[in-house]
Amino acid sequence: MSFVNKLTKEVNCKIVYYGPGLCGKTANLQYVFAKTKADSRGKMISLATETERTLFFDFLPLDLGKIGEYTIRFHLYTVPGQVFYDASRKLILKGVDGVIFVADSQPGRLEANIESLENLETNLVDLGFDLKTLPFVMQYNKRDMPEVLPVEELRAELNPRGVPEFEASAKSGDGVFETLKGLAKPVLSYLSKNKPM
Ligand SMILES: Nc1nc2c(ncn2[C@@H]2O[C@H](COP(=O)(O)OP(=O)(O)OP(=O)(O)O)[C@@H](O)[C@H]2O)c(=O)[nH]1
Ligand SMILES: [Mg+2]
Repeated sequence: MSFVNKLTKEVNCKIVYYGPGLCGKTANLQYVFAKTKADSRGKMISLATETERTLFFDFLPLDLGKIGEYTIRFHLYTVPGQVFYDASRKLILKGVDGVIFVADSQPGRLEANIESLENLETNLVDLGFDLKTLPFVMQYNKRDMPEVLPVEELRAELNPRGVPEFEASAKSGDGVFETLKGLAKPVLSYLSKNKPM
């Protein structure tokens, strides 16, 4: 994606929330949507098939920076997390400019997190991307749950490279904008390096 609209002086960029089933991807998106002024956001769109839903919306954040005279319009997408929706996940990753991996902090979901992260890497490689060069941040979600793994353990399992990481409780909104801003930074520098206008 990341197409440039010379008329509105906007760069469009596609952010995908990835992660296992029920980790809180949709909750992240809903929180951002709810907290964004109606006049700077588009419609929340739900692409529904019989069995699954993809949610997305775009918005123009006022405080996430510019590339020259251009502002960035973010298009946020969630993928369906359950294992068998792989074809949809791959489709949604096409043209991605940045990925937020939402990990579920509960001990019983560690395997699912690892599997989903491997699935992300595989799908990106198939599409010609490399997770090591793509803007990418990690969110440890559901920190409010009674039983969660220590962040050190999650880091060791899911983030050995040490990409920017954020704790969150997407249901109440804690950490949601911090995560998104954490991704906006590398996205901005990636776009200004790779997409000269
Ligand atoms: N306690 C708590 N619950 C959360 C949090 N984030 C999400 N949930 C709940 O977890 C459930 C699943 O959240 P979703 O946002 O629908 O998960 P998802 O990742 O979109 O799931 P799929 O679309 O199936 O892949 C919902 O009941 C949410 O309210 C959180 O940080 N804390
Ligand atoms: Mg969802």
